[in-house]
Amino acid sequence: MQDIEAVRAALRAQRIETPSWAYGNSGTRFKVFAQEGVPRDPYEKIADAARVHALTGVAPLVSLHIPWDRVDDYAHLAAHAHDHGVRIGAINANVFQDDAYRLGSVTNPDARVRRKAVHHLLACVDVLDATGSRDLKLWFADGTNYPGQGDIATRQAYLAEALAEVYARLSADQRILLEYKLFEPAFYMTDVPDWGTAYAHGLELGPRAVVCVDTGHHAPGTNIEFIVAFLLSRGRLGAFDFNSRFYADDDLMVGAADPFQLFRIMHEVVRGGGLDPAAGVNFMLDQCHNIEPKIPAQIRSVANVQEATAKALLVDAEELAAAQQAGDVLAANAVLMDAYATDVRPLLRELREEQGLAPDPVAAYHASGYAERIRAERVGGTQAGWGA
Ligand code: LRH
Ligand code: MN
Repeated sequence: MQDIEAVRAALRAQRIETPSWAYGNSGTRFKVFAQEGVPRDPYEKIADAARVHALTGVAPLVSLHIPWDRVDDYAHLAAHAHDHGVRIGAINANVFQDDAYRLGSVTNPDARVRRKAVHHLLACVDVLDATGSRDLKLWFADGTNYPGQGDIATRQAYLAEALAEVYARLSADQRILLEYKLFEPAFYMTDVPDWGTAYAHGLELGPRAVVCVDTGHHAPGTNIEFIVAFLLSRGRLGAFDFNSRFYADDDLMVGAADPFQLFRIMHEVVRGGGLDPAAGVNFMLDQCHNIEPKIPAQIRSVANVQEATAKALLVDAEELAAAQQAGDVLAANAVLMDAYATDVRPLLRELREEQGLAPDPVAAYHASGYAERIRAERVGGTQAGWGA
């Protein structure tokens, strides 16, 4: 049986990073539904993220996306975050929304466009310096839609060149999180389509170029926990972009579509020592709340990660190893299924109460009047969104 005190300590020490863009309006190519009370600037986004942390106790970090969160003074924004009890986390570069990037950013056949893209990536490192953040997250929409449109090897060489220039600019405590995605917006070939490509580029760059696993970026049926176990074993699992999906990159609440998959992923994280801060894994959410209220959806998502983590921490590692060693297939599977079948909600409610938090953070949010307050206060101005 697992040492319950160790389980509770690990849950108390869990840290989840919420994305600034989840608090703004988002949607699909069909429609972006605006919601009342949505933030109008990064300051209000951070205030909402701070509410999630105040109610869950485990979400003290907020990712920014540039230029969606562009401000004149990033140090001032970092101080604002500090005043609200949170910190600015990963900085996301954006080289996927400028007209110049129609045929790619760092892989564009036009050297002037590649320069423009690298210039933005380097400017995002300046933001890291100003906010004191460690992680520069790089996701490239770069790819092609038709066979023959682009030369794959040449584009990979351009990508490697750009990454090397950015890597050389990093200071000793800064990292590149290279995120891969199978498809969309490119529909024939994506230049960083899978974990192997991200991993290989990272190996070529150096130890501080690690992989970001977005749980919505794989082909259906992909065993994501295998990727997690492999990257962890090689010290190259840098971060998660947690969300869930039924079909493609749906960016739904993590654990909503497939809680068993999230549990299997967290089991490999626990097994591989990934919960230890020294392992350097950044647990981030990357979601879009197109129709549901955003702050309670973020709170629910944080709780879903906590529940999957608690179940994973309850896996009897010794019993599992013994059954695996004995080749007892059913016994080994049963160890995992027993942990998964455990209702960990009472444990999490207890932990929250011990930390002076409400046992049910979603209910506490609704009772707090915060939603009504921001609806009343945030009138006028332009609501934040993806600016697409
Ligand atoms: C791309 C992605 C990436 C972000 C964006 C908001 O699909 O997952 O992590 O830049 O979503
Ligand atoms: Mn992502």
